[in-house]
Amino acid sequence: MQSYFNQLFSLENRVALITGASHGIGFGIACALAKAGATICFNGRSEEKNAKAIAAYQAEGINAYGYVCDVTNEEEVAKMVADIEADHGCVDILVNNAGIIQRTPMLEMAAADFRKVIDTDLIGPFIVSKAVLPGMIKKNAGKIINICSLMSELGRETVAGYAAAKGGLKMLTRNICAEFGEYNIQCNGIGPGYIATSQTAPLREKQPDGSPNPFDAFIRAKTPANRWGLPKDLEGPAVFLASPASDFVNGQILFVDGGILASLGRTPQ
Ligand code: NAP
Ligand code: GCO
Repeated sequence: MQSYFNQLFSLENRVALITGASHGIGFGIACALAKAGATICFNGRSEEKNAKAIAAYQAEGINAYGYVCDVTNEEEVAKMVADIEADHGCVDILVNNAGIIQRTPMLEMAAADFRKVIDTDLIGPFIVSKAVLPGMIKKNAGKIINICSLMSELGRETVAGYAAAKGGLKMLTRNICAEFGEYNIQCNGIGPGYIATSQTAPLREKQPDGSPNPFDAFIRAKTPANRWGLPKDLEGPAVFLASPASDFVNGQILFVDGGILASLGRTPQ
């Protein structure tokens, strides 16, 4: 019986591209896909960062292949995907993970800054998905996983660009499902809750006087699990959505948020 489920969740002989996976959530997801058998390709924005990441992957016993590429640059993306196809074969699994956030009150946010977040968090996944889809269509199989957010569903002050991008990414996920499902391509999203990475470090850092960051207590109260998530909390959901176990799951956003979206939050004591 175990071998049946090993097969169902196996990624053996599959090539995975995880964007922005030199650290953080992308690194955690890439490690999980590797442990399920996938060949791991990732991109970063510099050889130096890629070299550090490759060493970190090796420390996990994983041979990962790094490519220098800015996901907002169509030429760089086309070259990266062509290089991956030449080195390893067509991309079977794409995780659109690369992303930025800018926390600025909307009235103080320049349109150029809003545009930069949309460029990276929404247009980047569009560009990279477009680059890998032809190979998936040819193979009549493929998995695309877009890393969405609670902000695909909720807003909050200072993250207008990010919420707009992640809301759009939810709908891009559904559109790829609708347009390519007939080629046995499944496109789903993962919506992480508040995860302890460098992106959320400013929300957890102690205040100048050494007192806890009020946002830290706010999130713990909003999260039924009463803790911040960790990249490892995303490992199982990512392997599930990348594997044959999810071949009839398409256009869904799987929230991995410790229950935030389901709860009004604990009343203050
Ligand atoms: P992170 O630590 O800031 O990592 C983001 C990664 O994306 C970095 O490797 C970064 O590369 C890369 N990147 C940024 N812009 C890029 C570009 N134009 N081209 C290529 N790579 C680029 O963030 P994280 O917390 O791991 O988040 C990863 C993803 O999860 C993001 O999409 C984020 O929106 C999403 N997410 C995060 C949380 C959370 O609570 N942390 C929750 C929900 C969703 P550099 O190292 O070169 O900057
Ligand atoms: C913020 C956080 C969130 C998380 C995540 C939640 O400033 O509110 O950065 O946006 O990163 O997206 O799912």
